[in-house]
Amino acid sequence: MHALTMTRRSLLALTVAFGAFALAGCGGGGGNSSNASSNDRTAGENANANDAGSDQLVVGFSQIGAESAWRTAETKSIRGEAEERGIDCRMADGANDQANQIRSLRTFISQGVDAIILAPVVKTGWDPVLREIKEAGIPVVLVDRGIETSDPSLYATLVAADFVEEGRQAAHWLVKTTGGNATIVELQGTTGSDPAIDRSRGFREVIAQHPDMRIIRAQDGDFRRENGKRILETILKAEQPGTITAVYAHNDDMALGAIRAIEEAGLKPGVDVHVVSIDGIRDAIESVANGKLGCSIECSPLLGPLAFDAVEKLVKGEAVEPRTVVPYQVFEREKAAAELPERQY
Ligand code: GYE
Repeated sequence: MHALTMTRRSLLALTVAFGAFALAGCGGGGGNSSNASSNDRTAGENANANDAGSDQLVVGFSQIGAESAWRTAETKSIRGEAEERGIDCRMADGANDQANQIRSLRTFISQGVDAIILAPVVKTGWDPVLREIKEAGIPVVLVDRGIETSDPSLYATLVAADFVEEGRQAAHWLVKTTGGNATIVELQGTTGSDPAIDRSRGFREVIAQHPDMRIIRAQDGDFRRENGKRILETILKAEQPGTITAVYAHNDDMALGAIRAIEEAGLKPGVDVHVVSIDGIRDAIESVANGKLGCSIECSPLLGPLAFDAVEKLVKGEAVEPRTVVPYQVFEREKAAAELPERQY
């Protein structure tokens, strides 16, 4: 047992005895903390692996959901890395709902986990539960999305990309490709989420400098492929033919959905309508290589190694950098074709 967490564990043993859990191991198959499933752990069973006196590190991972291929790849990376390091990682799938995530964070507290990895669905509203976690002495590693907080000491570190810069890069590509003249639809990510806010900000900052680049519609597609398709279908029907000349999607999934809608409307993506998005998932790299998606700005979901490096330092009482910015790459056609055989997600 880790010395740092020993006292907390014994204090929490009582709480644990009265709780029931619906958490699946990171190495097991999914699970939603808000509704009971066959993956449930109950207090009497194996709620706290370390109660048996093992030295294994126990980490709670509150994941947002499975809305995109990016997120599925992130889940895989975190599960895989935990397994490799022999860490007992308990994942709770929040089904894209902050209330579910908060519930599972409280469950992690009562289980006396050694650390928590949190991918926060939205930016605000975390302070009360983070205060409870801090009082329990559990370090928090934020992955892939940031939060707004009145007290930055409520989490140890944030491992995520620079979303403002991603948005700027998408805009630069679009300006270059359209010669600074386009009528744009913006497919936004989940309202209130860090990437949706900042990808919009960065994009608009650049677009504002080009008077003939106009965003005429902006809609929340929740980072989902089917929403990208549905929203674009509706907009293409509502607008005069030929009006929409560009689509900026906050992630590849929505862009790929939009491309389906563009093709079904009898238009040519990459010719009639230029599409740019963010993530760099395999399907998108393939689409870029085929000339349909114009460009994808990579945002790596392979965050397992960085997240657990931070976790392992924190449980040893070592200092970590407050912020790690995950680097990006820009994939246009030629580079995408070369990348395809190597693509891991
Ligand atoms: O871009 C999107 C996902 O938080 C950076 O969430 C992540 C974003 C990613 O659903 O595809």
